[in-house]
Amino acid sequence: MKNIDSYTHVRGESVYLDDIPLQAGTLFAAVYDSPVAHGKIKSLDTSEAEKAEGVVRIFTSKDIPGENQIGGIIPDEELLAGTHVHFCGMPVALVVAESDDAARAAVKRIKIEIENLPVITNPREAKEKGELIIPPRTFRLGDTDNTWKNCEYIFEGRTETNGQEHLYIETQGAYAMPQENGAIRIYSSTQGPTVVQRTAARVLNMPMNKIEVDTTRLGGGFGGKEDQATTWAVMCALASYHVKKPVKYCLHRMEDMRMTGKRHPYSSDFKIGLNKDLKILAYEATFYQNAGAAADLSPAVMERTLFHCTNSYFVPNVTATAYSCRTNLPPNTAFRGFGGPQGMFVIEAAIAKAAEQLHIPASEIQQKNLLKTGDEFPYGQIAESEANECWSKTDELYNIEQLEKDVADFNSSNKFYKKGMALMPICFGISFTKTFMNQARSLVHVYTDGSVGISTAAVEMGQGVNTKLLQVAAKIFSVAQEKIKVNSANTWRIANTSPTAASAAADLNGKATALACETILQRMKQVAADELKTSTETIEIKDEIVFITGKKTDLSWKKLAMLTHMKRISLSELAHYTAPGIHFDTSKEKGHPFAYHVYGTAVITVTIDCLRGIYEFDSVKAVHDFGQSMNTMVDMGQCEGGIVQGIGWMTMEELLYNKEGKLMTNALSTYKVPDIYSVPKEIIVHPLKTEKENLAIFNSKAVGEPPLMYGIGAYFALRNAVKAFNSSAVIPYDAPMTPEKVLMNLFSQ
Ligand code: MTE
Ligand code: LUZ
Ligand code: MOS
Repeated sequence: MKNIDSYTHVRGESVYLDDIPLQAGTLFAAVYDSPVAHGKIKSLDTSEAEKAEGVVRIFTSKDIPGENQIGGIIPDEELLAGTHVHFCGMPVALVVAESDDAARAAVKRIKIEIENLPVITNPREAKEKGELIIPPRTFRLGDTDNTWKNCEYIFEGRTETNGQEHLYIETQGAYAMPQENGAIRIYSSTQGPTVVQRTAARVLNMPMNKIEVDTTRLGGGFGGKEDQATTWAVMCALASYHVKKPVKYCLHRMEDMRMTGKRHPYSSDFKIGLNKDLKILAYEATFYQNAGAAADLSPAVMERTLFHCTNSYFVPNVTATAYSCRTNLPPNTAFRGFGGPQGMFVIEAAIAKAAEQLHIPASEIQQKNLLKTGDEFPYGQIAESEANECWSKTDELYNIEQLEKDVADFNSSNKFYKKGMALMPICFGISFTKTFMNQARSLVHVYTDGSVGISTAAVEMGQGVNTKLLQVAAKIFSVAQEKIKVNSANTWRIANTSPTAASAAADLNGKATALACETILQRMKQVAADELKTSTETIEIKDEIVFITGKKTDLSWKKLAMLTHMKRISLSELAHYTAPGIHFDTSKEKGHPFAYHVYGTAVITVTIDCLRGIYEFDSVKAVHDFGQSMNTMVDMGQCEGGIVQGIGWMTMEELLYNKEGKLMTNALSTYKVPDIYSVPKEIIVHPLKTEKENLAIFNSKAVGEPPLMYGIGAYFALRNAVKAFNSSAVIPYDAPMTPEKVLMNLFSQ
C-alpha cells in the first residue's frame, strides 16, 4: 500500500502549518534573540521598535502571566530571558506586527546592553567546572577493574562526535487563535501536542483543558520538534492571549538554525580489553555530553547513550559513565537515535583502534563479539538477538570476503583513488526509556455509512505512521482503505499523550487502534449474529461483507454499521494501550526497558580521490530486521532516509561554534548536508526473514531511527580508505570525516 499522503504531496495539496488559511486579523510574530552566549542583561530598549510601522506590541518576560518556564524534564529554561542570557539565540523579546516583514524589521531596531560573562562551549571544560545538568550515571555489568589483568590486548582512546542540524524541510512554526471563554487553539508543527499544551498552560497560568493543540502533519521533525516546537507555539499563544487576535510565527531558516538546539555533540574516552581470541572481555567508556544551556531532553538522551554503549555486542564486563554538561550553546535535543548513535560510535572506534593496532580487519572483532540470544545487556535485559542472523545473511548475500578482496585489488592497482569499506552492525532498543511514556490511546468511530475515523496522538512527519494506522483499521475491519480517514493529532480528542518519538508511534498508537477496532468489531459481529440468527463465532467480515462459516450473506458492512446504531449499540471506542513487561529501576540501573530490539548489519564502501580529498560512497548494502514489515515501501523509505541522514552526520555536516558561542555554520551555504549527488550510488536493504513473535504492531518492527546508525559505518569506511593511501596517518576518532579532514589525513605524517 502506498503512503496515503503521496497523492496530496505530489500535487502540493498537503496542508502544513504555513498552508492553514489565515483568519482575518491575524498578526505575525518574530523573536529578538540574544546576540551573545552568556551575560547579564543591563538594559533592553524596545522603544524604537515599538514605533516601527505595523508593530502592535512587543512582549518580554514581564508579560508572562504564569511561569516563565518551558523546561520539560528540569525547570531550567525560560521562555523569554529575564535577567540573564545563556546562549546565542536565546529568545529575549517577541515582536507582534501586522505583517511578517514588519515584525522582522522591528526586531532589528531592538537594542540590548549585556554585561558579558564567561562562555563555555566545551563539555569537558563544563564538567571540570562542575556545570552538570544532572548527576552522572553509570551502567555496570560484571567487573571491569578485575578483568584488565586477564586481557591480552588493551587499547584506550578518545573520540569526538559533532552535533547535527535537523534540517526538517518545514521550519518550526505555530499559529494560535483565541476561542470563546478565554480558550486558545494552537496549530503547532510539533511532535508532541501534549508538551505544547502543558507548557502553554503553565506559561499562561491556564488549565490544560482550555488549550487545544492541533497538528495535521510536519514537514519533518527528526526529533527537533519533540520538545523544541513548544517555544514558538507558546510564544504565539502568549501574544494571542494578550492581544486577543490570531498570531502566527513561522521561523526563517536562519532563525531556526540559530535559535534551536541540535543533536548533542559528545566527547568520550574508551578503554577496551580483548583476549587472544579477540573476544572483548572488558569495556569502559566515559561520555561527556554537550547539553547546551538548559536540560531540554538531555538527561533522557544521555540515558540512551548508556543503553546503547555496547551496540550489538556482548561484553561481559562493562563500566559506562555519562556526564550531561551544561555549556552556553542552544539546548541540544532529540535527534533520530536520541544519544544511541553517539554511544555506538565510541565502541566502534574502540574496535577500530584494536583492529588497526592488531593489523586485522575490524570485522573480525565485530563478528566474534555479536550478541546472542540469552546474552545480558549492561542494563540487565536479556537479548533476543538477531545480530548473528543479520551478519551471516549479509555475508551470504554480499560476500564480505569478496568485497574485501575487491577493495584490496582496487587499492593495489590504483594510486590516486583508494577504496575503503566497513561493516556496521546495529542494535536499537524500542520503547521510551521512561517506562510511563509507553502508553497511547486511539479513538475509533465507525459512522453509520460504514466509513471509519481514527484519532490518535501519532504525528505524521513523513515517516508514514498515518498509513500504518490506516492499515491497522483496514485489516481488522476488512474494509477498503478509501473508507478510512486518519485525523489530525488533537489534544481535545486524545489527551495526555507521549510525543511521536522513540520510533514507537506506530507500535503504541497502532496497538491502541487495533484494540479499539477489535472492540467495535466484536460488537458489530454480535449484532450480525443476532440479525442472522447464528452465533458470533460463526460470523466473519471480509471485504465489507458478512460471512457465516465461510458463506456470503446479504448483510454488508455498511448495512451492519447502520443496524448496530439502530440497536443503540456504540460504534465508537477509545482504547488504551500500554507496552507490557517493561520496567527499569534507576537506583540499580537494571531492568527490562525495551519492548524489543531492532538489529541489522550494513556493509559500506567508499572511494576517495586522493588528490582532492573528495569521495563517493559506492554502496550501502544492509540486512535489516524488520520483523515482518507491514509496509515495505514505507519501511524501505525509512531505511534509505536514515542511512543518508546518518552518513551526513558522520561525513559532511559540520557544526561550528566559535569561542564566543556563536554558530558560524548558520546557513545552508556553510552547513553542508547530503544532496542527491552525495547519496551512495547503491543502497540495498534486504529484510531479514523471521517468523518470530514480538511486541511490534502486526510484528512489523519499529523502523524510524535504527537505520540512521548504519551511517556510522561510513566514517570507518573513509578511515580505511585514507589508511590505504597513507598507512602512517594517525587519524583521531573525530567525526564528521569531512572532505577537508580526509585531505589533511591523506597527507599527514
Ligand atoms: N522520517 C521522516 N520522513 N521524517 C521525520 O521527521 N523522524 C524520525 C523517524 N523517521 C522522521 C522520520 C524520528 S526521529 C522518529 S523517532 C520516528 O521517525 C518517529 O516516527 P515513528 O515512531 O512513527 O517511527
Ligand atoms: N524520546 C524520549 C525519545 O523522550 N525518550 C526516548 O527514549 C526516546 N528515544 C528515542 C527518541 N526519542
Ligand atoms: Mo525521534 S529522535 O524519537 O523524534
